[in-house]
Amino acid sequence: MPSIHFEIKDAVAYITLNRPEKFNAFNRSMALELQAVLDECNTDKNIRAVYLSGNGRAFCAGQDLGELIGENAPGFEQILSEHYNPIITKIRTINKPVIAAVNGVAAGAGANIALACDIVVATSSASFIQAFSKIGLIPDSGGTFVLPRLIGLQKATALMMLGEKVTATEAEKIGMIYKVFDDAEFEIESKKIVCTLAAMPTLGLAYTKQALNASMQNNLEQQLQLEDTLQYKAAHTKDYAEGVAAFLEKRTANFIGE
Ligand code: T3D
Repeated sequence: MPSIHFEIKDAVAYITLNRPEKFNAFNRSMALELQAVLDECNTDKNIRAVYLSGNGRAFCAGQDLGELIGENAPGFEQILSEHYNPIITKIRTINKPVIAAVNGVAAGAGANIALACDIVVATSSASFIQAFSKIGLIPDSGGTFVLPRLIGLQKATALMMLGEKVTATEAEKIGMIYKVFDDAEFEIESKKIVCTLAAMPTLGLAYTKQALNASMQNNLEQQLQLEDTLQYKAAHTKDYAEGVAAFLEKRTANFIGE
């Protein structure tokens, strides 16, 4: 059974982490398969938005701790440089919106992979745990970069040091995630968001992501310059022409992602 399930439907790529008996914890094979499908999402023009979720009760429990013992265990250096670091870089640089649909617990690298996505939604029974401190590790997978920027240094430090579980409701309240939906509504509502994104001006969204990524390091002057450059590009897309025409003609726009 592949440890990643991948399906393209109506311009959306659905990626499902598929090791439910291990709470979708990452072994090497799953990490490499995820990277391969993320690459496909980036290059396939038929894909206009990405939906990342987990099979079963969990979203992802991070590194498969069972894989770390034994003769052929991958080393720490290999795990970060060949597994998690490329995954985070691919999610952040993929030229389409990536939604994390957190269907259950997200722990360790699983939590930080979710938080690296462009929009994070969660089912009401889901939770987030920076589990690293409990086994003597430091938070990785971009967590120390992203989490303080989402919720502030103080809360991020406490959650990362204490390794406390944060419910989906609390995560929404403190700005860690975009929205929480009741369990019964979660699948429909989260898929509505990704389908909406897939029908929007894809290049405009890609430039938006590029600008937001750069805002993490740029000063105001640099950011204004970048907005200028990217707005120029957006204004030369077919979707911009369609968006303006549709507005003036009082009709629904038909964006094609070009
Ligand atoms: O070199 C490096 O390692 C660097 C890279 C680090 C990246 C990381 O992600 S480090 C952090 C690794 N993850 C964890 O420490 C989380 C460990 N898991 C948990 O704390 C808990 O399982 C959860 C909070 C995620 C869920 O708790 P609960 O009570 O709902 O479920 P459970 O009973 O603990 O787990 C359910 C099953 O999933 C269970 O299997 P079993 O007993 O039914 O056969 C459990 O062993 C398995 N499972 C959960 N997490 C992992 C796992 N199996 C392997 N690895 C896991 N991480």
